[in-house]
Amino acid sequence: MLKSMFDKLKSGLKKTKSNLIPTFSRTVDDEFFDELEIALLKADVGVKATEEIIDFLKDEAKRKRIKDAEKLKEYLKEKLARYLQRCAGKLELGDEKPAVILFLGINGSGKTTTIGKLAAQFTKEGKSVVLAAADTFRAAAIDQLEVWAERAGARIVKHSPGADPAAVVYDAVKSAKSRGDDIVLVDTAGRLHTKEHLMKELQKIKKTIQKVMPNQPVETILVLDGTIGQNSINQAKTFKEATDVTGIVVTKLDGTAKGGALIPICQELKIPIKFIGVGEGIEDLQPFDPEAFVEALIEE
Ligand SMILES: Nc1nc2c(ncn2[C@@H]2O[C@H](COP(=O)(O)OP(=O)(O)OP(=O)(O)O)[C@@H](O)[C@H]2O)c(=O)[nH]1
Ligand SMILES: [Mg+2]
Repeated sequence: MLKSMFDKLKSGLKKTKSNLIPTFSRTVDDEFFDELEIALLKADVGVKATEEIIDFLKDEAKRKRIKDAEKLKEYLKEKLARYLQRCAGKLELGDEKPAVILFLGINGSGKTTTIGKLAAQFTKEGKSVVLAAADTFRAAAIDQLEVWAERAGARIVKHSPGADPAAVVYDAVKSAKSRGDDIVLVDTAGRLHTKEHLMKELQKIKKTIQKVMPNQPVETILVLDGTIGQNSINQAKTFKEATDVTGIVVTKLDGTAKGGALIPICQELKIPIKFIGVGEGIEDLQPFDPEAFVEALIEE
C-alpha cells in the first residue's frame, strides 16, 4: 500500500485506536487483560472474538513469559490479521463490457458517496464509467449523483424522479454496452420497506441487467455505515435474504471508535469486505487490505 494511503488509513482509524493503544503501556497482569478486554469490546470486535483474543494472548504471555504488554502487540496483530484475512475480497467484474456494480444499503449508509469515489478511481485508471441514477425516489439523489459524475468525469444516465429504477438501469447498461463503456455503477434508493418488496425490486433490476448482459455476473455491493458498528449486521441480513450480495463496503470508519466491527460483520455475514471508507473525499475509499488495516490500527 502507498504511504499516503496508509497514512489516510491510520488517521481514519484514529478513533478506534484511541481506546486500544493506551492499554499496552504497562506490565502484563490480570488488570491488563481486563483493560484490553474492555478496549476490544469498545472497538466493537464482538464478545466471541474478544474472548478468543484474550485467551490467545493469555496463553502466549504465559508460554513465552512475556512481562511487557508492548510485546503482546505483535500477537494481537497476528490474531486480528488472521480474522480479517478471511474477510477480504476483490471486485469481480466479469469478462464482458460493461461490468455492472449494483450498490445497496439503507438510507445514508454512503452508497452515493462510495459510487462517486469509485467512479473517480476508475476514470483515473482510464476506464469509461457510467453512473445509473436508479435512486429515483428522491429528486435530490439524482442531483447528488450528477455532482459526483461531473467530479469523477463519468457519464450519468437518469430519468425523472419517480421513474422505474429498472428502466434507468436498462438504459444505462444498454447504452454502455453499445458505446463500449467499461463500467456501470448503479445507485439505488435506501428505503428499507418489507423484505418482500426489496426482493421484488432487486430481482427486477437484476433481471433487467441480465436481459442486456446474460452472461455477466452482477457484483452486488452492500454498503454499511461503520458508525453503527455491529448493529449493521441485522439490516445486512435483510439484504442478504432479499438478494445475492457479493461484497460489502464499510463506510465512515473515520467517524467511529467501532472499527473493530469488521470482525463480527465478516464472521456473521460471511460476505467479503471489498472496500472501506475512511473519509468524505474522493481518495478516501480504499480496497480492504487486512494487513494494512491491522498495522494502522495497532501501530502508533
Ligand atoms: N466521514 C465520512 N463520511 C462519509 C463516508 N462515506 C459517506 N459519508 C457521508 O455520509 C453521508 C451520506 O452519504 P450518501 O452517500 O449520501 O449515503 P446514501 O447511502 O447514498 O444515502 P441515501 O441516498 O439517502 O440512501 C454523506 O454526508 C457522506 O459525505 C466516509 O467514509 N467517511
Ligand atoms: Mg444516495
